[in-house]
Amino acid sequence: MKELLEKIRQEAREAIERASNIDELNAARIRFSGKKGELTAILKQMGGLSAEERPVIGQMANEVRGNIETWISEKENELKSMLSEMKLKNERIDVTLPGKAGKIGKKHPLSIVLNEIEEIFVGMGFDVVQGPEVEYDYYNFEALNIPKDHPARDTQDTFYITDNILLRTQTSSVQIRTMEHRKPPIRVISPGRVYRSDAVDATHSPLFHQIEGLVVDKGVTMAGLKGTLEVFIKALYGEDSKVRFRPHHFPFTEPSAEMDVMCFACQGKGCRLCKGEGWIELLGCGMVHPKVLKNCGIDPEIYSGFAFGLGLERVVMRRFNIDDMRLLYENNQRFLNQF
Ligand code: 2NL
Repeated sequence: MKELLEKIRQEAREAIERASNIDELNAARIRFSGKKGELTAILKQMGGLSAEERPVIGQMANEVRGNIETWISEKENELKSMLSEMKLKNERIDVTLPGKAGKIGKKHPLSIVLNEIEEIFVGMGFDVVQGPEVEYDYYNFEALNIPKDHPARDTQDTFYITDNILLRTQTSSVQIRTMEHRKPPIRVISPGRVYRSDAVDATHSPLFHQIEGLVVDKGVTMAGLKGTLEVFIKALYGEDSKVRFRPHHFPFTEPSAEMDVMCFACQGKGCRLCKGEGWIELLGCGMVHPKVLKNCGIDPEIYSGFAFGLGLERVVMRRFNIDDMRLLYENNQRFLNQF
């Protein structure tokens, strides 16, 4: 049996030495010192030994097991350090490789144009003001000289939340709030989301964006309104652009007007873009109605004001040649990446 143990020791040593990876080492462990291994098989035969032989063989068997375990753990350490060295070699970073640029977001077309418009008005001394989208009927209609039975309410199909709370249909509500808590001179623009109960199609959406402007001071006139809007349009569309004013009617301004810009595609000759008109309607405006000033605690005998309002989507769609408004809200990546 001594020879047998010696043979196992020799074979185990060689097998462990030969092992070139963890799997081979584990196979050797199982073969020699596992529960069903060769060493265990020998120990099971010890019952047949004499009383003198048994302790000698037992001691030797323990020695052999100890040897095998030591070699295995030595080899294991060796293999592990080899593995981690290989890993380090293979995973070394090549700092000379070109970098990969991370994907970054872009400004939405609505934001591009809104930022431009804001900058133009801030450059003329206007503040940008904001207010609630969920609004009282009073700020959206009543204060603007649109009483409960006024036909203007029908033309702006309104989302009502309660009898006197609604989703604002225009950002004039913000201007009313501004006049309530600021003293003239007031020069503000109020961009923001507005809501109207419209069916969705290529040119309508129940949520869209409006920019309104308001100036209140002593001696504010229609000439000031025209001059301000002309400066705005030339900054937005270029020095060569031309505008014209047509009489109109709004309950909150008197007199009221609509402003057109000369079609930039055909220089006023008439084309597909302007539908043969030569001019494109851009905004509504007028002198703030004395009743509206009075509603906000501003004396119309001392002060006067002008106001205007325009839809952001239409400006953006013309600028970027977008023919369907829905594209502006769907956040399709292939659409947005074009800007
Ligand atoms: C449009 C164009 C407009 C105003 C908005 C306004 C605001 C106050 C007082 C008077 Cl606080 N007016 N805003 C004026 C004219 C036109 O928007 O087409 N609206 C229906």
